[in-house]
Amino acid sequence: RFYRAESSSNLMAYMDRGMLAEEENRWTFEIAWEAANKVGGIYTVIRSKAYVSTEEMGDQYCLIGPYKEASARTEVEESPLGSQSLNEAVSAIRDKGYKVVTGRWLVDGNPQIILMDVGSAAWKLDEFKTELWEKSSLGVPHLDVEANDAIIFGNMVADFLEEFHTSAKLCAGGGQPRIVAHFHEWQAGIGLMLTRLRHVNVATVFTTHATLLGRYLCAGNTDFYNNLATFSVDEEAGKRQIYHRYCIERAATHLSHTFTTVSDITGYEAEHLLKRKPDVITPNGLNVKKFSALHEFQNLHACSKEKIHEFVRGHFYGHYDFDLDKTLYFFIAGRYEFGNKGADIFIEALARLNHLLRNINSDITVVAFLIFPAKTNNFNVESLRGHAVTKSLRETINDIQTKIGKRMYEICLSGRMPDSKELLEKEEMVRLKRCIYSLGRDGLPPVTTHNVVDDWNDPVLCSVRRCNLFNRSNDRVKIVFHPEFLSSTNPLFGLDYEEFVRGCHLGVFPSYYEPWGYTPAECTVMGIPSITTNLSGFGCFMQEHIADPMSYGIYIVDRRFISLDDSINQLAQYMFDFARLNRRQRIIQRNRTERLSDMLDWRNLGVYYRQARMKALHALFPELEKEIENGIGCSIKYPRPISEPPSPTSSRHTTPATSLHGSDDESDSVDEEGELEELRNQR
Ligand code: G6P
Ligand code: 1S3
Repeated sequence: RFYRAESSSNLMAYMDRGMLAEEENRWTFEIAWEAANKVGGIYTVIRSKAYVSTEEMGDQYCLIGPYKEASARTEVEESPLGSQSLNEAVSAIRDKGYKVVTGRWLVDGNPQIILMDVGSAAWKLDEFKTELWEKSSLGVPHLDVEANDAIIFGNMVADFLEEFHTSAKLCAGGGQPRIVAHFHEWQAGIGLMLTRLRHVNVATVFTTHATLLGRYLCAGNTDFYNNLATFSVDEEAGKRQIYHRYCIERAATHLSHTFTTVSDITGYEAEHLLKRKPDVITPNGLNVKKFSALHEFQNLHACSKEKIHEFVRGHFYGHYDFDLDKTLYFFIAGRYEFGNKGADIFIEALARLNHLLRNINSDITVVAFLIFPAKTNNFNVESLRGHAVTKSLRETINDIQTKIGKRMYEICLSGRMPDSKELLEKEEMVRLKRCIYSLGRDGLPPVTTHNVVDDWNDPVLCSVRRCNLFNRSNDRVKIVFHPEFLSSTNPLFGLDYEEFVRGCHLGVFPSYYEPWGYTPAECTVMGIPSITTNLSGFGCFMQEHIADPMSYGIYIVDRRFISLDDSINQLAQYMFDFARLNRRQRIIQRNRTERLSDMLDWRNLGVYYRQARMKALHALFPELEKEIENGIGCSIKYPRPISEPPSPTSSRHTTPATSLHGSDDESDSVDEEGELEELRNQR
C-alpha cells in the first residue's frame, strides 16, 4: 500500500531515528552497477533517491559502484569518507592491491560513494572464480566479460563489507553494528552471495528491477504473461546462453534476507521465474521539485511548446499547411526495445487515429514523435535543409522589418502618414520571393530526421511504411522518428529531454514489458498527461491508488486481459478522446496530473526501502521491534475529482470539465474556483 509519509505524525519519529543511526551504529550501503554510472533506469532510481537516503541516514549511508573514469571525473568529488570505520575498511582493501576511489556524488543529497576499479583486481579473477565454484558450484564462461566484471566487483564489495563489519565493531567497542547492504540487479548479486556464503553478519536486501529471463522472453514473440507459470526456466535460460547470469540472479534472490521488486507485476514474474515471492514491493520515486508559483509548470509548457513549433515549421516546410494552434504533440521515448516498449502498437494505433480524425473532418493535427536511439549516419539532408530555409526566411524578415521600421520613423518624423507602398522596397520583395521559392519541395516531409543504418529493416520505419503514415497533407497524424536521445546541443530541436517533455501534450508508453517505467512518471511530475498500460509497474500502481486515473491524465491501456487488436483500438480511442479536448480542458487536466506528483516523491515512496531494510535487520537481530512492518502513516487514495463534468465535448465521462458556466470556448482562463475547490477537497 502507498503511504503518505508527511501526513503522518510518525514522520518526525523517522527523522529522529535517522539521527539516531549514528548512536545505534546503524549503516546502510547501497550497491549497484549504475551508481554514478549511467546505463539505464537503475541510475535514475539511485540518483533520485539519494537526497532522502542522506536525509534519513546522513553519513551512515554510502553508495558502492564501479569506477568508470569518464563519469567519475564529472560526477564525483574525490575525498575521504566521513567516518573512521569507513576509511579503515577502504584502506584495508586498498592494501590488497585494489584501486578504490572515495568521495561524494555530486547530486542532490551529496551522498558518500565508494567506487571499485574492477580492472585493478582483474588479476585475481581465477582465484575469485575458484572460490565461487567451491562455495556455490557456479561457473561463469570465460568469454562473458560482463559476468566476469560482476564477479570481480562482487568480490571487492564483499571484501569491503567484511572489513567494514570488523572496523565498525571495533569502533563501537565490540558492540554489533547494524549493517544493511542493499544490492540492485544481478550485476551486484555476487557481492550479496559472497557476503552470505562467508557468513558476514550483514543484513542483505536484493532488488530486481527486471528479471533477466523476463526481458529476454518478452523480446521474443512469446505470450509471456499467459505462460509465466509454465516456462522451464533453466532450459529457457540455457537456450539464450544466460544460464550463469540467471543463476547469479536466482542465488542472490534466495540468499537475501529481504527480496524486493519494483512493482507487483514484476513480483508476479519473479515468483515464477526466480521462484521467490518478493517480501516488499519497492516502487520507484522521483526527486520532485515544486515551483513556488503554482502554475509555473503551465508557463513552462507554453515556452517549450513554442520551441517544438519552431522545429515543426522547419521539418514540414513546403507542407506547412496545418495550424500550429490546433496541433498536438504526442511522443514515445526510451530504450529501443520495439515490442517491449510498445512502439509497435503505438504506430498501429496512430494509423487508426489518423483514420478517426479524418472521418470527422477534424482540424486538429497530431505530430507524433518517436525518440529511440538507433544506429544512424547523422542527420539527413532534408531535415537540415528544412531548418536552414526557415532560418534564412526568419533572418530575411527580421532584416526587412528593421529597415521598414527605420523608414516608417523617418516618414512619421516628417509629419505625414507612411503609404504602405513606400514601406516595402522592390528589392526586398525579391528577397522575400526568393525565400518563398526555396520553401518549395518535391517530396513529402521525411518521417525520420536521421539517416538510419539498415533503414529497410528498422522496426519503426518498417511499421510506419506498413501503416502508410507518410506525412501527406491530408494525414491528420504526422510522424517524426528521431533515432537519437535529445540534448540541448541538438541542432534541430535545441531542447533537452525535460524541456521537450514539458512542451508536449501527451506521452504515450504502451509497454508490454515494463517493470516500472519512469517515462510516464516523469511526465506526471511535470504535469503532462500520459498513456501507460496495466503491464507496467507504474500503470498498476496508479490504478491501485487513484479512483479514476483517466480524469487525472493517466490513461491505462489494457494489455493483459483483452486481445492485441482490442488493446490497439483502446489506445487509438484514448488518443482520439484526448485530441478532442479543447485547450481549456487540457489545461485543467494538466493541473490534475501535476497534483499527483506528491505521490511519486521519494519522500513518500522511500518508506518501502526503509521497510525492506528493517525486515532484513530483523532477520539478523530478532530483538529489533518490527516497527515499519506494522505500517506507518495512513494509506491514501486519490479520489475522483469533484468538478467532474456532466457532458464535455467528448462523450467519455472521464474527461476534465469544460467551463462550469456552460461555455466551451478555447480560452486559456481556467475556472480557478472549480479547480481550487477540487484542490481543497483533496488536501
Ligand atoms: C499553458 C499556458 C497557457 C497556454 C496553454 C496552452 O497552460 O499557461 O497560456 O495557452 O498552456 O495549452 P495547450 O494544451 O494548447 O498547449
Ligand atoms: C528497468 O530499466 P528498463 O528501462 O530496462 O529498471 C527501471 C528502474 O527500476 C524500471 O523503471 C524499468 O521499467 C526497467 O526496464
